[in-house]
Amino acid sequence: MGRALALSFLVMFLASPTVFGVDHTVGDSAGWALNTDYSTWASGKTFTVGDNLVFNYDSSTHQVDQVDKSGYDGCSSSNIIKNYNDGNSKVPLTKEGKVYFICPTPGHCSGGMKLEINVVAASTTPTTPTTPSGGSSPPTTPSNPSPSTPSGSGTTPAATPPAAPSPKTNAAVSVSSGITHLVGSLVVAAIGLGFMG
Ligand SMILES: [Cu+2]
Repeated sequence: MGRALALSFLVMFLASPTVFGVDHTVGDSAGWALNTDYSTWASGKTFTVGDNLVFNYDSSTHQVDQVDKSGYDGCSSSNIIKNYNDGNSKVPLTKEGKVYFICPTPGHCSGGMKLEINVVAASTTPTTPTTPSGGSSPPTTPSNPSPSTPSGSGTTPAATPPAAPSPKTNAAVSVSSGITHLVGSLVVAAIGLGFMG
């Protein structure tokens, strides 16, 4: 189950090169409203598969109907593809080709609230600033014998030397790490204990 989910996610990831698409706010600051020329707004912009259109509008006045070309030309929602009416609608551009939107409020489409865009396939143009890791880096560091015990802790070094076979090397490490005089004394005492035992 989890394996299949991961595999499907991987397929989705590979199938859509532009994972992080661009959000195009329709009409920019004017939003989705009357008195805005959306053909002018769309001209010069590149809409790529994976991008989103963001419609900002007063939902009590306007809505967004995605329609076909005939609906766009005739300002008709009779062949509506999808309706958006929440006032802040993000429309993902999932495939190449023309996409058409109109406002279904009477008079608004004919008054200019209609948008036609052409969506192009995601090209080889790099849009992501960071390249993912190639996975060729060394995964593990070899020969790391003691991952759990930090070497320079210096909290209670006197607890371990009685059982350790060679207290001299332990003391050398502790002194070189710059521990305090008190702890150093404890280590010296531990060395003595080690010699006595
Ligand atoms: Cu409208």
